[in-house]
Amino acid sequence: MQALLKAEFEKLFDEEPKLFFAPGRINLIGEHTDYQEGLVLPAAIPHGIYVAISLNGKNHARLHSIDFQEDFAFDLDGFSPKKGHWATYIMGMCSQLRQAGIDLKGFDMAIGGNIPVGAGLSSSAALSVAAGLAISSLNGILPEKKSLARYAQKSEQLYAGLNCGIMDPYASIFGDVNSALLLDCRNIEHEVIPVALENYQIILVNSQVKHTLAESAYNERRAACEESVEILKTAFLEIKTLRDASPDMLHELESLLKPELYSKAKHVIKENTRVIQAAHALRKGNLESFGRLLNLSHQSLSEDFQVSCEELDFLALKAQRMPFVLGSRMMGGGFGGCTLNLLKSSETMKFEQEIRAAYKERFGIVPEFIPTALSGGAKALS
Ligand code: GAF
Repeated sequence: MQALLKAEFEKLFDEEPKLFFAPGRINLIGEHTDYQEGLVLPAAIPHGIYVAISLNGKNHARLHSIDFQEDFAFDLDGFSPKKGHWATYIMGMCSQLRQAGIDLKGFDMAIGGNIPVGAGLSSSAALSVAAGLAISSLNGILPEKKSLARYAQKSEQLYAGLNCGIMDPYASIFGDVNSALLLDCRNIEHEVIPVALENYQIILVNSQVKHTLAESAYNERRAACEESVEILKTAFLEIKTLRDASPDMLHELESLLKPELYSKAKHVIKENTRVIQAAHALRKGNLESFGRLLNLSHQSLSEDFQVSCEELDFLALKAQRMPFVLGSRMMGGGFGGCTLNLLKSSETMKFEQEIRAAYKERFGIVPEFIPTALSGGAKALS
């Protein structure tokens, strides 16, 4: 990809570019907890977005996407984002960097990636992080890593309309080889948790569906959590987010909360505990116990938080019933994308054959299998 990107850039812009890479992410466990100042356990993956860049001496940005075979240009002093368009993420980062006081110079950029788009692997966070890193280093200023993660989060919220948390860009920036990040989304600090998979492997199964309500439902779930917090606060003054609530507190106020608010708050509160238990299991090398927590997380996301869908439930439950699978769950925002599966490396063929046949028979769709690894974070390549 790097050589192709460089060659394409030189053909288009007749300059030698600098290259940058930012990875996508998986999340081992801790779903829909980040925007309630909770705990998450993500990791960067080898798949990601590559960016080639050079200054152009003008006041505009010229972009080329290899994957979409599309050009896009915008004036640095006046641009209007197009929701859903890939260039929006780059405009968003320019806007955030400017607001942070960085005086941006015009640039040319080519973008390419090897990360499936729309599969819930955070291709958009990877694009924002790669672009942010590239643009700021070209302008001679490297923002602090945490600030870069916040700019990417803000850019996604303001420009793409997803009221997301900080997990995805954070994992893309701080990812560590063979490790997951136990990230506390309250103080934005992480502990590196080494993950020794031994004879096991993580395989993502891409359901190949993305239900259209995904974004609005995500924002609704976040709003539901905020509504619960307002109610909980009336009895427990110390509660600022669901991070501060315990199962007992929630139980005490059950009659004040509509059932749909109660079940969603319950998911978030219990998921935070599962993250702590999962990190503990990984530190001890207890993959069986870690796998059981994955299954519980899926059940809670499906039944209590209600962000799964028929396809994801089918894939997770089918995998969970296989004797060589330690755990399986939907991953990310929900309503499509991938399941994360932890299984015996020696059984991957069998796993793929059985899941492929069953999923095809049930939905008429061929799933994509993505074996993955826990990798390093965003970096300059040249
Ligand atoms: C998406 C969001 F971008 C994250 O911030 C996080 O909330 C996740 O869904 C759910 O855990 O990836």
